[in-house]
Amino acid sequence: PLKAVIFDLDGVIADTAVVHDAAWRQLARELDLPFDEATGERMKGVDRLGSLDILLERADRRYAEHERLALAERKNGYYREQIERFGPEQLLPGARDAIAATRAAGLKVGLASASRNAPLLLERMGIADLFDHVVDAGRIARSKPDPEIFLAAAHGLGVEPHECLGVEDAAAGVDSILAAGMAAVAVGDSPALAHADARIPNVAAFDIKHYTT
Ligand code: G16
Ligand code: MG
Repeated sequence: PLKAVIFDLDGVIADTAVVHDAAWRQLARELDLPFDEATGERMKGVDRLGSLDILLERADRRYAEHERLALAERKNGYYREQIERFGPEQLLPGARDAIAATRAAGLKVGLASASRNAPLLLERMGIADLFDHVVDAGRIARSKPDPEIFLAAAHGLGVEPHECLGVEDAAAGVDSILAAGMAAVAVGDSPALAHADARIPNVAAFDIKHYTT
């Protein structure tokens, strides 16, 4: 039986992708590097340094480790400037209700976000208290699509992976859920999400009764 639902943050609960995008675009401009829609799409669910490496693929020189760390930090500064202003109005429609209904159904709720800013975002949006466990992204060694982050969420919730349902908007995230041995609900209409067990257009369409009966 299903015991827990583990949500992704960016693209499922909050529309932070556009904010990440804008921060990376600013850095790209400063470095005189191209940044198109496909670049932003590939960064979804990928951790900060992994995302930077995607940006630097088109650089004509190599960046030393200390330079990469400084660039990632600079991008995070641009990102933080924006999310400091976040409030409940930045929640995607239906996100709070989906999480609350999951709790009301007697299930545990976890968060598996690659973002080190996730705890701050949950606080700002006023939903931190709805989560039984939030994975510390700083302790995750292998980025999605590796199953590590969803397995850590199950462990933190005290449930087995096969008792969990994962909710993701990114292809790398769906891969991570399935590799963890969980059922995957994909959010969005991208063809890259076709391998999920179920698909919904957005989190407002998430109906916990659908998966518990
Ligand atoms: C999110 C975003 C990624 C971002 C990553 C790390 O993942 O989708 O684009 O690079 O977090 O964020 P930060 O730089 O804040 O640590 P998720 O897992 O919530 O979709
Ligand atoms: Mg996401």
